Amino acid sequence: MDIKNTLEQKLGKSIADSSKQEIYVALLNITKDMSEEKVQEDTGKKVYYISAEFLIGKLLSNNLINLGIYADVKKVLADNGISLAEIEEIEAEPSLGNGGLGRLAACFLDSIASLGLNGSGIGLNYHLGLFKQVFENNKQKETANPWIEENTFLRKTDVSYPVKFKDFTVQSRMYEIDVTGYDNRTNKLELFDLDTVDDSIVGDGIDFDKKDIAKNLTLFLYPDDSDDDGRKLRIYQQYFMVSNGAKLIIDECKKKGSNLHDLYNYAVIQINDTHPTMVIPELIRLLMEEGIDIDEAIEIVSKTCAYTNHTILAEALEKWPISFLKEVVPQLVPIIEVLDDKVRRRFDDESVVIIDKNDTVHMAHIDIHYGFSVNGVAALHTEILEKSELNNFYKIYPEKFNNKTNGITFRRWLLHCNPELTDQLTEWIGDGYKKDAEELKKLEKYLSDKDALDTLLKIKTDNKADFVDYIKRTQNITLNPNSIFDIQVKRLHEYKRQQLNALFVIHKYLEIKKGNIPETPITVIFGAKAAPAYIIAKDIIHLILCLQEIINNDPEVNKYLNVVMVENYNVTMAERLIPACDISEQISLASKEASGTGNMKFMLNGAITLGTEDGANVEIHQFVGDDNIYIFGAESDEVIAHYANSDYVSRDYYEKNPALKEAVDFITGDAMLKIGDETQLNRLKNELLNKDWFMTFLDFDSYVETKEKAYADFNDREAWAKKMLVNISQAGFFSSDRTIAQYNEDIWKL
Ligand code: 26Q
Repeated sequence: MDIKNTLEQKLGKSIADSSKQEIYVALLNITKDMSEEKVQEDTGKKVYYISAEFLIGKLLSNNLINLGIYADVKKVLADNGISLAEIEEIEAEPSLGNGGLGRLAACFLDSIASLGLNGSGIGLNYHLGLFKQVFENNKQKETANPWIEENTFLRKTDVSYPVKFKDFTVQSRMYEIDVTGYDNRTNKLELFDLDTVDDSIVGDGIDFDKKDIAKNLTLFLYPDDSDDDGRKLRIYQQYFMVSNGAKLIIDECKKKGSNLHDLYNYAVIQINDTHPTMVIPELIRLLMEEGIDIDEAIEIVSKTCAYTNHTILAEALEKWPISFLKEVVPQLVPIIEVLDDKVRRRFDDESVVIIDKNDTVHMAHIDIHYGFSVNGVAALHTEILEKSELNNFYKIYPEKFNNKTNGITFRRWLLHCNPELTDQLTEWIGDGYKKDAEELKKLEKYLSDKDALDTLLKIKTDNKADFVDYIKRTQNITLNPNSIFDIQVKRLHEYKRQQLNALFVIHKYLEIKKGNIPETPITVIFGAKAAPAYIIAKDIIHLILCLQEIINNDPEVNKYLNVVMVENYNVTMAERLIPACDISEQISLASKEASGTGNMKFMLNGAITLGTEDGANVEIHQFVGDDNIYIFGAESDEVIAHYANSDYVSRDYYEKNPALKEAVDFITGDAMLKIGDETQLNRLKNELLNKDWFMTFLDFDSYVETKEKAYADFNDREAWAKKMLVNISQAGFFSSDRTIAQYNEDIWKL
């Protein structure tokens, strides 16, 4: 294909005479045309990945890569003095997810298509997605983040269904986005919406009138918070999503010849956490409308649905008062009652019921009883589900439980975000690894090759320089490219323990003040959004931003230590940061992080993990070995025992550990109070001293010691480069192509 010709034909003029905006639109339309050609007929069994979140990120470059024209487009533009990176910046990032769960769904869609499997994503078309974060007075402020523009990858379809709520009915509209695989078929992401939604009801910030569902249903994605306000709106959203999804599935299966009694031969529904759980009673209801009796309908649906659990945090497991469901979707209530009744007849165990004695509906319990598969997202996570969190269910249904360790798409998280490394890897081992990630193991033969190790270091240096330019240009932040880039980017949550990293920063600052100068300067980088109603999370952001101000302005220290919290951390920012990282912070309290996927992205790009034995870190550790990862802290058994015995007292650690005490006291010391918010800082300190539910203090000493070891090791550049190469060479297992192949082999059987 002659790219120049195609592009100029679309433009209707020469590239030289076109604006960047025009080029962007033309490229968008070219990829749309090419993707469309790769749509295949819907035959046989199909997987429906239903999820409240699809954190897809920008699509243009991803599509150019998967369509195999990225290099040509880049060259043609370069010939005209235009960088593709500038064109990429024109695209708005769809922010249709909170974090890990949503990004996983996006990686999975890429892999499903890239493996040539028939599958669709089903979700919601949030007009404003997740809020945009801005910093004011060292605090997070939320603002609206419109992403739907005149020229977008979103295509309006004529698919539309009536969706009935208690007091009114709405008429849906399906939009779709092409998901074109790497050198493979095009699948679809189907996003449901309402024509009546009115973006203009959102005022300053992100507040809006919660009452008028027809106007607000798909305005925003709900942040994972403990905010009661708007919980009902979330039920409206969830039912709207699953009712549309169920109707689409039934229509498509009928078209393929299903008589609905055999639905499970035509469709398998993967339920992404409990957010889409109502698809189970809704499908049962719809099958009954088609004349199937309830017992058979339940059987059919149970053979069609599979559930993935993404969390063991009790507070994140969705439970709805039955009164809410009665107010929003009364048609599901009698069905849920039957589902509960069947459970109660079979099992004399209150812990596995669907509607508990407080009239609360446990969504996960519906999935486990009425789905055929239950999977965790990393080996340790699945083990904890089986042995403790869901043990009562595991005893009933051991055959349903299975592990599917998460993965990431290497197209976005290597080929796209790190072209220099990609080209070098290809030079070393050929490009077979792009389709078979296990081939990265071939890199092992370069482990003793000094030139190769130097090259790897140079690529990292170049990526750091690129990031330094980017962050200067976009956020006016100045970084030292010769410092160690120590990075923690992920949602803000106490269990992820950004506060532990912040305490280290304080400790290091005080050490430097005492004259203990680090051999190599250090830049600690954070990126994180906090749910708007999550008070302590916002206090932690405030702490970090105040530290940034104090440390970066202290002439005694800022040559050796800098702290930066990037604003509005999102997929695009991740694509910039990850290739530039030296040390990847994965420091959750052991047993709390189900898997993590950022850990995999950093590893693949040659960062060394500093982490606890949690989630997929455990598997990363096994792959790279003790010498190529920095593991610290209590292990999950110890942590679980502390919870069981209620014997963790954070204040004891504070009293006995002068370095820790000094760091904690700094939070409310003079320097901080001079610039910070006293209420917030006091609240945070008190939380740590009196509660510290996620045991920050427990791991402080071992964190400091291990991190210092990593910083020291960094100075032996060749040894460090070797660790980098081991990490890259062992990353193959963490390709989402492997994960999806396993889902298909064990669960979907397409
Ligand atoms: C629940 C109720 C009401 C409103 C919001 C929510 C809600 C929203 C989002 C609850 C949870 C989430 C997101 C969870 C999530 O991202 N989990 C992450 O999933 C990743 C993919 O499996 C894992 O790698 C992470 O370890 C896990 O934290």
